Parts: sequence; C-alpha cells; structure tokens
Amino acid sequence: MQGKAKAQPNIALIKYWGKSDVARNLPAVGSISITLEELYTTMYVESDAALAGDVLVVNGEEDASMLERISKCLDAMLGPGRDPLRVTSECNFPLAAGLASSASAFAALVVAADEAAGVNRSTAELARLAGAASGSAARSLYGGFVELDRRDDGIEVHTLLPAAGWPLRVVAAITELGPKAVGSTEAMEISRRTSPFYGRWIEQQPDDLAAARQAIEARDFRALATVAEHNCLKMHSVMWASRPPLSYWNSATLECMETIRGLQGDGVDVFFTIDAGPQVKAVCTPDCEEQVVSALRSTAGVREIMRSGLGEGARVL
Ligand code: 2P0
Repeated sequence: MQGKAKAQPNIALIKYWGKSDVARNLPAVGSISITLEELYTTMYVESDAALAGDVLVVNGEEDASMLERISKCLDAMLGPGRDPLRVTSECNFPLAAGLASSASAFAALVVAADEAAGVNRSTAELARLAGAASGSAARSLYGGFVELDRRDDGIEVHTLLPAAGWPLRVVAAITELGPKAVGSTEAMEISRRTSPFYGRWIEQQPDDLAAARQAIEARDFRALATVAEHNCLKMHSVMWASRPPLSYWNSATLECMETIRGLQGDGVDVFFTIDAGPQVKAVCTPDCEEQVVSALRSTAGVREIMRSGLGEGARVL
C-alpha cells in the first residue's frame, strides 16, 4: 500500500483565528486564502507491517514532532487496525515559521493516504479530513482563491477564482528562521479565553469575508488590499490583547510593513499580510513584483526572500 501526493501552502487573506470546537478542530470563523505555486510539500505514504509504529521522515531525517498528529489523521482515514506506515515528507521552504507548512503537509498527507488506501474520496471529504488535523490545511486541497465556510456540522471549502483568473504574486520576506514560540492551536485557545477583542473579531468576520469575496470577484486590488490588511491587523490585535500576550512580530516585521507602506505611497499595487510568525508576505500585481522584491531585500533584518505565484490544489503524484 503506497501513495504519493504534493500540496502547496496557502496564505490567508481573511484569517482563521479561533475554534468553535477544539475536539473536532472546527474553526470559529470562515477564511479566504490564496494557494501558492512554487513552495510545496510532497508526502509519500507506505505501509510496512515490520515497523513497530508509524515513522515520519522529514527532509531525510526522522522527526517525531508532528508524528502524533499525523498518526491521528491516518487513523481517521484508514481505521485504527491499520498497519504502521512510513511517511516521508519533503518540503522546499522553512518549516514551522509561519509559512503554513502544516497546511501543505496535511493536505498532501490526506491525498497520499487516500491514494495508498485506494478509497478515492471526494476533494470535499479530503478537505474535511485535512481540516480536522490542521484548520488551514483544508484550504490547500483547492487552488487559486479559496474560501472556507464554517457550517454548524463542519466546513465547506471551494475555489472562488482559479489561479489563472487573477495571477497575483506573493513575495515572502523571511525575517527569522526557526520554529515559533507558541503554536497556533494553543495560541488560538489563549485568544478565545482571554482576549477582550475576541468576540468582536468573530462578529465582524462575515463583513470582511464579504468585502474580500467582492474584491476578488471584481479583481479590485485596492479593495482587497484594504480588507486584507485590516483583517490581518485585527487578528494580531486580538493576539496582543490576550493574556499572556501573543506577539509574533520582530523589529524586521515592522520594517517590512514600513517598506510596504512606502511602496503603496508611490502607487505600487502591494499589500502585506502576517500570520502566526514574524514573516511578512507581500501580495502584489506581477508588474510590481521586481520593485517589491528589491525594496524588501534591502529592508533591515530581512534574511531571505521567497516568491511565488498562485497554484493549484493538492494532488496525487
Ligand atoms: C490562517 N493561521 O488562516 C491563520 C492565520 C495562522 C494565522 O491557520 O490549530 O496550523 O492546526 O487548526 O491551521 C494556522 O493555524 O491551526 C492558521 P490548527 P493551523 O492561515
């Protein structure tokens, strides 16, 4: 039994932050994201009855850090009586640094495991399975501009606009390498329990989703920029006001935001978004990409630049 799949990370423009049901990992809000193209994770799943338990190998080295979540996801897909599996993952970008590596990992995992088991589940069903493991992973099953809707009984994910429909570019400024201080799962719960702004965040999300949906449909860059930056800063305000405070930024994160504000002042079509990490993702139109790359590259504290177009959803290799 074996299967191999590839998935790309996605960047949320309207963010998922907070859970309505921790046990089922159901998000408290809907979200809208873009699936990337050049950054990817491949997952190879192979059963091996001789193993004592599941084994995870990441970029050539055995790694137990995500093994428990991976085994739980495989149990849900293949049943608890299954043979142990060797899961081999390759990723071409830094792990656990706010570049959504768990999204591409779990999206690729569910597709690879489904292929290995020969079940042939629908994309909707695979998205639900990936989402139960990592909320943002559900979105990487789909390409282009993707919306995740929350329903009382689960989630529903669909493409709003395929990648070719509005070929924006993403320039990620890497300001720090290494894993984040507090994982998203724990941080979301701290926010829900303690942030005085959490209730307002949940309440206002439908308006931000509607504004983003409309901007994407009209390919209105400025309108998308306005709502995406607002939604990002609102999420970080929720985090900052939590107890203990959740602060993922460093001084270079702020420098990058200043750089982007400067570009916007010069009429460049670019906006920023920041997730649970210190990296800044600049979304821009293709004609502005070189200007954005060069400005971020010369910003104090930027260690590395990664760029990507928009790509397709997870698939069998
Ligand atoms: C997002 N993030 O929409 C938001 C914005 C981070 C900030 O989804 O707990 O790893 O595994 O469901 O999917 C990161 O959280 O969280 C995330 P879990 P996940 O992209």
